Amino acid sequence: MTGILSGGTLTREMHALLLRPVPRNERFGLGTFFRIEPLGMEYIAAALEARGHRVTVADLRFARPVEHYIRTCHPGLVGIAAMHALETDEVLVLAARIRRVAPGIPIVVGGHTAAAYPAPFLTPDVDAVCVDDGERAVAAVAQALERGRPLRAVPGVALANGDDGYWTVPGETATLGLDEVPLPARHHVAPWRRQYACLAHRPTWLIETTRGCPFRCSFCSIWQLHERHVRERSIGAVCDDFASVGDHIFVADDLFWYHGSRSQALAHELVRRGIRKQWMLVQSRVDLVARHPELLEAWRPVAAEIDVFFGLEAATNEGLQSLDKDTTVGYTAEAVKVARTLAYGVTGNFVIDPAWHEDDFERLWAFIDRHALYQTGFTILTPLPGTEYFEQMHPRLGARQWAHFDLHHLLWEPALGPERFFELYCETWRRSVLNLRGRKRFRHWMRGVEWKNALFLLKALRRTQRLMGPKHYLAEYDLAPTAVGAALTPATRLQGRLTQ
Ligand code: B12
Ligand code: SF4
Repeated sequence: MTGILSGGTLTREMHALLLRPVPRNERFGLGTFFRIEPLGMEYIAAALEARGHRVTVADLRFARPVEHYIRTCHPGLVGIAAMHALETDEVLVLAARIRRVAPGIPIVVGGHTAAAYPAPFLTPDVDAVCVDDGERAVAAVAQALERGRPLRAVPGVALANGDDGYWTVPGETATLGLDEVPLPARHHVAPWRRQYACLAHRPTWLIETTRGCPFRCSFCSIWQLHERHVRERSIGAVCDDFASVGDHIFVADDLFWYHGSRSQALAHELVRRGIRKQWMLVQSRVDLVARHPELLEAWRPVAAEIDVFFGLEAATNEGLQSLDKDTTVGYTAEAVKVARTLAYGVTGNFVIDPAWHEDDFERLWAFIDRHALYQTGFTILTPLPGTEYFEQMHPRLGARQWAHFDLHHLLWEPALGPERFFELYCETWRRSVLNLRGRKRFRHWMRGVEWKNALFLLKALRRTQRLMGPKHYLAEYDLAPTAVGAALTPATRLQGRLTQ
C-alpha cells in the first residue's frame, strides 16, 4: 500500500482537495430532481482554512475531471465525500483513480454513510475513514500529516486492520460544538451555484441549523450515528448564514422545529433582522407539528412559500409501529391540517415494504386520497448500512451493488413477486404530482416559472417520469441467486461491524 500508512511522500504546506463524487444512480428518488451543494465539505473547508491550510473543493458532478485538480493543486491530502450508501462504489472507483495517477497522496473518505458504516470504504486505496465530524477529523488528519505523525494517532478515524476489518482510533465523536465553525466556506462552490436546485427553485442553498435527531425510526441511519443527540448552531450564526445566502433555501436539519423555544427565538431573530426568503423547505415530524402549531406560526413570515417534508412513512398505526416511528396516523391528519391552515406546502414520504400485499397498497392509496397527499414520494423499505436493521437483514440481502441502496430497488424478493410489486409501486407513484399525465400537467408546472429555469425544470421533470414506469425498475432488478449480501463489493467487507 502507498500513502500515509506506508510513509508516502508528505508535503509540509498542506493543500487539501475535497471531492464530491458523481453518483451513478440519480435515476430514481430525490436524486432525479434535487441537485444540492456539498455543505459538509464547505464546513470542512472553513475549518481547514481557519487553521491556515489551503483548500480546493471540486463538485465533480459539474467540475473538470479529478486529474485536472490533482495536477493543478498538488494536494497534500485528498478527501472524498460519501454521503449516501448508494454512492459507495463511485467513491471507491474515484479513490482508485486518484491512487493510480498520484500514488503518494493520502486519501481519506468521510460523510454520512462512511461514518455510519466504514467497512466497505477501507480498501487499499483509502488510508482512513473519518467517523467524527469532518470539521474536526479532517483538521486532525491534516495536522498529523504536517507533523509527520501516523494516522493511527488521530482520534475520529477508522483504519483497516489488515484482516478484512477495521479499528477506530479512540476519541470523542459527534461532540464538536457546531459554532466552532460558524459559517461554511460557500465561495468554493460558487462556479456551480446555478446547478444547485430543487425543481424550479434555482439556485437552491443548503443551510444547517442543527445536527442529529433524538428519535429512533428503525430504518434511519441518522440517530444511530449521532447516538440520538441533537446539536444546535447559535442563533447569531444561523442568522448570519441565512443573510449570506440567496432566496431559495433547503434546511438540512433532520428534525426542524425540535427544541421549540430555540426554534421560536431563531424565527423571531430572523424576522427582527428583516431576513425574508422566497422559498424554504424544512423536514419535520407529524407529531411535533400537530402539537406545536405556534412554531409554524412563528416561522411563517420568514419565507413567502414554505414546504414541509414529513416522514409520513405509513398509512396505519400498525405500519408506524413496525418502523418504531413513535407517532400515530391521528397526528398525521392533524399535522397536515395545521400545516395547510398556516399555508405551508405539505410534502413527504411513505415507506413501502416488500412484504406488502395488494390490500396494503390499496390502504395507502385510500389514505393518500383522504388527506390529498399528492406531493409525497414513496420509497422501498431498505436496510441502510449503519443501522441495526441492516445487521438483522444482512443474511437476506441479495443486492449485488451499493447503487441499489437508493430506496428504489428491491434488495430481496418481494411477497408479490417483482412484476406485480413494481406495477403497484408505480401505480402509487402515478398518484403523485410528479406524474405529468396525472393531476398536475406540464403546463401547470410551468406557471410562474422564470424563463431561465424552464428548461432546467423540464429536464428534471422528465427524469422523474421513470419513477412511474415498472419496466425501468424491472430492468435493474438483479438479486444474487442465493441471498447473500456478500455479493456486494468489496465482497468480504460487508460482514458487519468489526470494530475492535
Ligand atoms: C441534503 C441531503 C440530500 C441531497 C443531496 C446532498 C448532496 N450534497 O448531494 C438530496 C436532497 C439530493 C438527497 C437525496 C437523497 N438522500 Co439525502 N440527505 C441529505 C441530508 C438531509 C443532509 C446532508 C447534509 O448536507 N448535511 C449537513 C452537512 C453539514 O453534514 P454532512 O453532509 O453529514 O457532512 C459532515 C460529515 O458527514 C462529514 N463529511 C461530509 N463530507 C465529507 C467528506 C470528507 C472527505 C470527510 C472526511 C468528511 C465529510 O463532515 C461534515 C461536517 O461535519 C441528509 C441527512 C443528514 N443529516 O445527513 C440526508 C441523507 C444523507 N439522505 C439520505 C437518503 C436516503 C437520500 C435518498 C436515497 C432519498 C430518496 N428518497 O431518494 C436520496 C439519494 C440521492 C441520490 N440518488 O444520490 C439518507 C442517507 C441514507 C444512507 N445511509 O444512504 C440521509 C442520512 C437521510 C436520512 N435521515 O436517512 N439527500
Ligand atoms: S424522525 Fe427522521 S431523522 Fe429522526 S430517526 Fe426518524 S427518520 Fe430519522
